[in-house]
Amino acid sequence: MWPDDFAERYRKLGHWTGQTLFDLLSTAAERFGDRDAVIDGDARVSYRSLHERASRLAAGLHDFGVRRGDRVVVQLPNTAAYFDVIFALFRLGALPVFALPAHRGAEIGYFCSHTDAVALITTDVYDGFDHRTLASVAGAAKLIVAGDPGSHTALSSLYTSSVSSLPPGPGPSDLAFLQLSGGSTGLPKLIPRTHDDYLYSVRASAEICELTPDSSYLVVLPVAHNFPMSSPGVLGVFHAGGKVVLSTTPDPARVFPLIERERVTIAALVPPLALVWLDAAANLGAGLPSLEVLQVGGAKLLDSVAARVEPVLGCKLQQVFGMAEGLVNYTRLDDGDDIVLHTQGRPISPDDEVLVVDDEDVPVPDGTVGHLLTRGPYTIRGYWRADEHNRTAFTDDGFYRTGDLVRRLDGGYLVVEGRAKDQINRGGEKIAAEEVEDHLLTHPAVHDAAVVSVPDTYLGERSCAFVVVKDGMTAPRLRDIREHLRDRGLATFKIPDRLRVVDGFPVTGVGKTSRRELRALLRELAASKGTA
Ligand code: OOB
Repeated sequence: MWPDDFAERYRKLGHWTGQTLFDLLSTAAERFGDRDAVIDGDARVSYRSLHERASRLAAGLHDFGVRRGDRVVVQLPNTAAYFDVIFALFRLGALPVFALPAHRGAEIGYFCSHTDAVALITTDVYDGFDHRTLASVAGAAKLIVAGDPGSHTALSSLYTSSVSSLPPGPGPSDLAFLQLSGGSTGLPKLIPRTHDDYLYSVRASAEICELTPDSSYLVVLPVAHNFPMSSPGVLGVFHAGGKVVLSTTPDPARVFPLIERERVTIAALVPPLALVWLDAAANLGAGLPSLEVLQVGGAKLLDSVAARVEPVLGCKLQQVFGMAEGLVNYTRLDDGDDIVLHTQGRPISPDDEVLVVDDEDVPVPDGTVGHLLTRGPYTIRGYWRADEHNRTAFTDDGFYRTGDLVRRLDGGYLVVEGRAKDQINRGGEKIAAEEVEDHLLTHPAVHDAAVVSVPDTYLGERSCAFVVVKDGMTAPRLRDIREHLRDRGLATFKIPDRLRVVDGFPVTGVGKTSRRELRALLRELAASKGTA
């Protein structure tokens, strides 16, 4: 975690206030009592009720055996139960490990074993997948199911009638949860965030985004992702006393009427969804009158798309460039078009330290593209239980190497120009090349594999697997590869969109597979064929 002198400074500056995430809910319940906190379909949950439900569930989870410091993998869709669960765990000081609904056996099994999780809290069936089947990969973690539990424990059975048995909660500098990193190497890294550090980013974000008790915030992205969780996200809304409106689909046909019904004022999207909404609204010939701010982040927004937001939807655009490791940048609501349409914003905090450096870690002048390094009051100093990886992912003086290539402009605004990390950003969903390659290598016909991004007009990027086939084996088809990876329990978004069989890979000066050259090869092929 942070060295003592930094921690002391962040406290002195008033960034770390000594509260926990459960305190955020307790305070909100006191201040906003009967006001709506969460809207899930026809169900409306008040602040008071959310506080009471979370407390009763905390007591029940404690009776079930969940203790302070324990890890609990949480995989829930955008439903009200999610909030009962996370606040119950925050109350106990047990750490949620935030999985996405799209994760399958490979990821969930790894999260459970890597964190020695005591429980996996998931749903029954969602998006055609029976999550109860994940019991087979959960190891020692006991399955708790929201919905029909089958042979497992029903989440609904764990709400006690009294909360008198609750032990003392965690301290503000304790870990609050483990968030997932987009990653670039083998297995997903876990990001340890403390109550103090996360709450600072939440409060500051709520202020930057000008949230008030009248804010109505729509969640269509997976609620456990850092963007809808805290930028300013659901937690920012709870801090401000507004209401969170949940949707399990981003489809305009379902969401536009919900926006109207709940007078949604702010929503967060990834660029491909922004495009879908813009086209739908343009077709309808109507904007979204209640919507004041559309936040777009998670992947680079094209200038041409950015320019359509205000004319078509009739609301302000806010670009958000953040990372679960910490640093979040926003364009401000009073910034001019030059900034809002062409930059990815500036950091939350005056105490976010940002360096833009060349390959030798030497700072480059403003306006020049370089690697973004950062350190600050809500940026982690290391991944969870990953000492070796941390030696290269952070500088000796604690700066996180984001892997992003940026240009810094006057006023500290950043423009994202590319990426140096081996990651594919598939419409905001991050794919670590090496993780998929490791799975590809288990295919009987695959001798070697490399996964790279291909430009895509809708998603920004898709993934392409290059494989070298073993001597004497028949080259697999894309369909075989996809089936193989699905059978291994890999989340669908990580399964390659394209396949190219090659004789060998270009290598870098040090003899590593050059993904850069493979990407260039794809561009050449696309240029010669008019398609990628
Ligand atoms: C958000 O968090 P993660 O952890 O899923 O991904 C972080 C990475 C960044 O390092 C960058 O490569 C990319 O996603 N990214 C963007 C971007 N926002 C994120 N690239 C270009 N333009 C943007 N606006 O994605 C995240 C976390 C909090 C708030 C918003 C996004």
